[in-house]
Amino acid sequence: MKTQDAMNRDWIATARTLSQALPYLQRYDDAIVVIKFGGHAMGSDEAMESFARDIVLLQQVGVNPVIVHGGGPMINELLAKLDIRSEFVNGKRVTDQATVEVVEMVLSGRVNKRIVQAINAQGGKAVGLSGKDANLMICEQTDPALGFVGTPSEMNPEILHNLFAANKIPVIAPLGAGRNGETFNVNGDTAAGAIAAALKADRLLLLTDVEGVKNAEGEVVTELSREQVQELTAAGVIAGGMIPKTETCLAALEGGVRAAVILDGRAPNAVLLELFTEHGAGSIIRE
Ligand code: X2W
Repeated sequence: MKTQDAMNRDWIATARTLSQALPYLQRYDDAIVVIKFGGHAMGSDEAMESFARDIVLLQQVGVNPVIVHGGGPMINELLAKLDIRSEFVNGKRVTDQATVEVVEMVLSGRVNKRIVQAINAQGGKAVGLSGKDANLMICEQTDPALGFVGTPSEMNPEILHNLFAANKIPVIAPLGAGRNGETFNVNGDTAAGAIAAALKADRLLLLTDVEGVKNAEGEVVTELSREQVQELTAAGVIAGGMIPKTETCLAALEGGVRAAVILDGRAPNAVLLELFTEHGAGSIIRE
């Protein structure tokens, strides 16, 4: 049982936390924050609910959040049920015609609507779309050997500004339109980076299932410059699945994003911790 004193201490700490958030709330007023929500970070219904709540809070305090989601594990599940074999080359799914149809069905259908619904259940107004809508993300084929995998080549972000003006939260599936009517499957991180650059976003947050970028000692590095990322990569410390993420962050900086953060989406309130506290979360990369 809690004593009156302990209870008071809890509430005083809550009020202090809110008060300390003021400079961060002011800094992010009207900021554009692009958040990549990876399939591995989605996990349980509780994780989805907590993510959605953080996003609605962001919007409530004046941020313009944009969600770009993945869904790799959910695509794998349906491909397996349909007996369609699938393989990855350098982190990208080799995507033939049958596969791209499943990818679109899963990402634009099930995953996109689940996120939209979770945000709306918390009192937000989310609008689901893919890179095809309003020609948001026009793609070229990445490499003939990968089939229908696309690289964003022309971005038309006006639709997102329209949604901000109408107080709606865009939730974007990483599919792009080709110039000849093709549907392209785009890696979720790549899509988030391209959208963040097109919007000249204040922050790109890549929510994943690792704590951040680690140094040679295995400790999470909380702040990195472009040069430090390049050094750690050359030394083989940044390796495997982390490479496409840091590359996405560097490309986003190049494209005019102010800073990019790689953080653990499974940690409770990761987005709020990163944006509204001195502590931050994960690894922030800036010039
Ligand atoms: C990804 C798109 C989904 C994605 C795929 O087919 O799995 C390519 O590989 P996560 O959950 O963020 O990994 N596209 C080209 O990126 O999902």
